[in-house]
Amino acid sequence: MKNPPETMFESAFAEDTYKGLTSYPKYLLSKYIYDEKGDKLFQKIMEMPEYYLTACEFDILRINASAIAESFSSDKGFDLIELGAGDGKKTKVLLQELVEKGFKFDYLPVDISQHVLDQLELSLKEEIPQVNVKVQQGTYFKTLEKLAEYDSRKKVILVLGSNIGNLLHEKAVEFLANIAKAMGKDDMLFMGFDQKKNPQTILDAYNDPAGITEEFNKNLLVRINNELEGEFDTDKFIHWETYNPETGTARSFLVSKTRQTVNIKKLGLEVNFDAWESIHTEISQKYDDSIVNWLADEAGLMVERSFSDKENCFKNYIFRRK
Ligand code: AVJ
Repeated sequence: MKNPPETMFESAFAEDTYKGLTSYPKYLLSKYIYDEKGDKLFQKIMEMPEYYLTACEFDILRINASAIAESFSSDKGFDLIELGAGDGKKTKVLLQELVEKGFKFDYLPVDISQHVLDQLELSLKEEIPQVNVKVQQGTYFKTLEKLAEYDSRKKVILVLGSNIGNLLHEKAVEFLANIAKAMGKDDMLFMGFDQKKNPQTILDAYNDPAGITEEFNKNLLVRINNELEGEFDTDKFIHWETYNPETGTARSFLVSKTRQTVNIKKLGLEVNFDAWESIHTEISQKYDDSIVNWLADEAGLMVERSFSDKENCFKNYIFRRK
């Protein structure tokens, strides 16, 4: 039974949650997984042996650090802008190399979480003090508008971790096109894309036996409980992962084990679930060269070069404006 609140929603989270849980089929947006607990769970995921993405990309950056650093360099120096910087573990490999080569650059990590940025700034001061850091708090989209203002010298935009994989192709093109708009002809985009591979490897990465990914996925329900006075019993849902090798799309669901009604007080909403009804929560798109080339082309970009591991598990592409 729906009971739309008379007042406006108190937040975008409230509004999006209301929309998602009153739609058919039901969905929630994966970006809301990342509160403080969600950030921590994702850190744990990145350390799991099953979550191959982090180790693969780390190796690519480590092995190709010199060539990648060379491709960034410019006579007048450059601004290195990282979207979704996180803990910067992988970026530090590149920063170290750039410092060793004596290149002149500023590092501008962008993240939605100020806490994450403070940590990153502090750890860089200790580990690579030569780096000139200017942190930027904000969402991708807000910061992209500001990006174009950095036009006095070359810009290198960094997006690691296959973060783009959470977007459906249409949204991914929009995201890339927004970056392209902020790029001059000498600017570069360096971006990670997880690759299509053995479907079992992908399923295992998103369905670990220790249940960390399950907890990560269920954090959406916990957050609704905490922030919207929801009454979800997370034990009454299972975490379910699918991978379609034809489209390259991994999808996460929460599936209700029983017929149940869940009250979300702050939304004035009672959500009815049939037994085995699903909530779609996340997509993690997998790519190959032809998909990446197509996305780039649609967005006004072109692939200049790519770096990969032996098994083509993961790839980092350099894009320029067409
Ligand atoms: C942060 C979007 C790259 O989709 O692989 C990890 C998030 N979800 N395990 C991904 C995630 C489940 C991750 N990204």
